[in-house]
Amino acid sequence: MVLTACGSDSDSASGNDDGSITMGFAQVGAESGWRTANTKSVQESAEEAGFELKFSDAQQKQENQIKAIRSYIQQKVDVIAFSPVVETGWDAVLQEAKRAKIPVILTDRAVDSEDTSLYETFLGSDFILEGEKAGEWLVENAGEMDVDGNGAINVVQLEGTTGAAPALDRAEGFASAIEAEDTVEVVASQTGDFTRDGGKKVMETFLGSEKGIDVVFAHNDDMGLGAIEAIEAAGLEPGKDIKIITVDAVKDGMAALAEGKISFIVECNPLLGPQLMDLAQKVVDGEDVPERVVTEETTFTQEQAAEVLADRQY
Ligand code: GYE
Repeated sequence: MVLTACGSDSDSASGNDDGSITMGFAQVGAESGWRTANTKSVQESAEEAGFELKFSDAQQKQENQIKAIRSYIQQKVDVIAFSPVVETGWDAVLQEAKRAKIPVILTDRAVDSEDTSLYETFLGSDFILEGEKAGEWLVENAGEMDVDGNGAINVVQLEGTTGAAPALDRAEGFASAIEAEDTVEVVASQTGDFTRDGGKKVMETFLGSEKGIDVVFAHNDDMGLGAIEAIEAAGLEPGKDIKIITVDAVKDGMAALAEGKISFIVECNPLLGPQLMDLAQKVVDGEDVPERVVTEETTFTQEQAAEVLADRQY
């Protein structure tokens, strides 16, 4: 088999001596159950594909991710994949990769660069659709979600990391789905940085500052689980006194859903490893890849969570 990187670029990296591919992967961090499952998927799939994986954890800091990408460029890896912590500020480092003729694959999160030639493809979920699914379910179940029965559904939103694609897009999708529904209103919205602790702290603040909260919309399970702790500490019952809707469907979230503490979860699939290795192989071989690869996802009610919980892998 002959490996050629980006078609005819003879001076670009094209695999190790043994023909295997070296991938540099700049991960966001280890902020959530989703991220842990995603990291495991990437590491296991790289091994299965016979890739050499250079992996870094940026601890949710863009500067660390940029440093990692620069070091991958210096090491002349065959392909760089990364999950950009925020959408903005990537053009310079992506141009450096392009100049070094190292292809880049966006995994999980998008960048807002206008020059789409800076990356080969973007593999990940449709976060706007996820927000819409959450909002649509809320509207369809408005009767049950109006816990104080006063005809007004007050929603507090726990946002993901400020400036991150999933935080921006889930908020946008949710807002558009509830827009036409006069009874549903987001009364407060703040970032909990996609962490359990962040969700708990913001929820404590909301419980002190907001009256008549009916629903929490958390941009991920971990923040929803943090909110459960805050709600219980305030002597209230999550799932009864305050309803919770989240995104991800990791095992801990699904357990809370089956238990009745969460009311609805929109799935976001973290198992991107196999598709990523596939795309990387094609890109390094100079084959065409679609510019966008969207992962397929579903949603879970409490009953559905109870059915699948035992088999949930992550
Ligand atoms: O929903 C959240 C994680 O980017 C889709 O990041 C990912 C999000 C996921 O921290 O739990």
